[in-house]
Amino acid sequence: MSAAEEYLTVVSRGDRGGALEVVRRLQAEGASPLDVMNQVIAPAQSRVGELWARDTWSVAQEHAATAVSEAVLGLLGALVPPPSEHSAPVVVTCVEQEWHALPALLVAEHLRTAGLPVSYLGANSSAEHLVRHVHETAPRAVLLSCSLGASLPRVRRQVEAVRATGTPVVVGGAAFDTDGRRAAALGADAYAPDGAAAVLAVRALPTATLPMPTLPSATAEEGLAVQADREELTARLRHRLLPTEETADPWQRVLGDHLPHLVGSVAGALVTEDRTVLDESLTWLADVLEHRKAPPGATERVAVELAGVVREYPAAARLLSVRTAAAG
Ligand code: B12
Repeated sequence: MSAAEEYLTVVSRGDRGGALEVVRRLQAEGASPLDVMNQVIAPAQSRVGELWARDTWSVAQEHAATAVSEAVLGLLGALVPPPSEHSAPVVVTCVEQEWHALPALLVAEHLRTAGLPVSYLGANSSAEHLVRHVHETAPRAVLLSCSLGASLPRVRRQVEAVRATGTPVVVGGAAFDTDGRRAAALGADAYAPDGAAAVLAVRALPTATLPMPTLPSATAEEGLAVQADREELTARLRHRLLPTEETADPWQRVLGDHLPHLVGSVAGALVTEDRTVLDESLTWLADVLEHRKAPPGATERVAVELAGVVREYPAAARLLSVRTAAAG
């Protein structure tokens, strides 16, 4: 069994001691903290997602595994010597309402290992608090992590707020495409696909940036309107698709949890003018529902009802009509 597989086995039990034992053994064999992060922790986390999606792991196992990995990362981070560069700090945080803190923590540890001073703020930083922190600490750059396609409209707002202070913004995370098109559409100064690239991106940044131009199109503006109406649209979608909580099947409960994300993905697709944001969300949903014994065609029905719910938003309706036409 490889070290990565062994690590996955122990974290599936939430076994922090076992995880540390695997890590210590690797270090004794010469692995650096970065090797452990890149070759064991990051791949294990990606696997955790697949195992949950396939209904092989429970939500509790997923949470326990992530909690252990966060603890291990904290311990590895404590081994990194203090920053060698005496420059302004780099702020690393997740965009508002993003709870995927582990990817941001990995990036923060990469920057620290490269000798950069880091101010790590964790999950769910509101635009208001982030801007206050920027005024208080005058950072060299703000690095925003975003894992959810549904969070992309909030990235736009936060990039705008931070750039208005003159501070450059780098973005990254699973919500972005690796060509950086979504990042550019949202006004980021740079995009990086991983921690090593983030170090290079920060070093290449200008010392100051300009405020953002206005939104590029009516489609992107509509994305912010859909985002603003998300709760209402989600409630309507829920009403069309799901029975009351007491009578719901397991697949319907999972679908119910996912509805806000689905509506948010429409907003994310519009604000980046990239329809694949929504396609990715629906593809993942189809996989999740299939592994929970949903009836055939369940995801197509979701797309049809979603189209009905957003029909008053012209660009969103076009987005869904392409999708439902392709399905039917
Ligand atoms: C663990 C996990 C969770 C945990 C997070 C706990 C935590 N403390 O982090 C919990 C249970 C909270 C969670 C909840 C949800 N999750 Co989740 N989650 C994951 C999972 C399995 C792992 C994330 C992770 O750690 N990845 C490992 C890291 C190493 O990879 P990474 O994220 O790509 O990060 C690397 C790079 O992208 C880059 N990077 C990351 N951030 C940044 C930032 C900067 C500035 C830079 C330069 C680079 C950079 O560097 C990292 C290291 O190389 C992923 C699946 C996956 N395979 O990643 C889903 C995933 C991110 N989740 C997903 C979803 C949909 C959800 C929920 C909406 C589920 C639901 N229906 O309730 C909620 C939303 C919660 C919220 N509002 O945030 C989707 C997102 C799809 C999308 N693009 O929209 C994913 C991708 C699963 C999927 N569909 O396959 N989740």
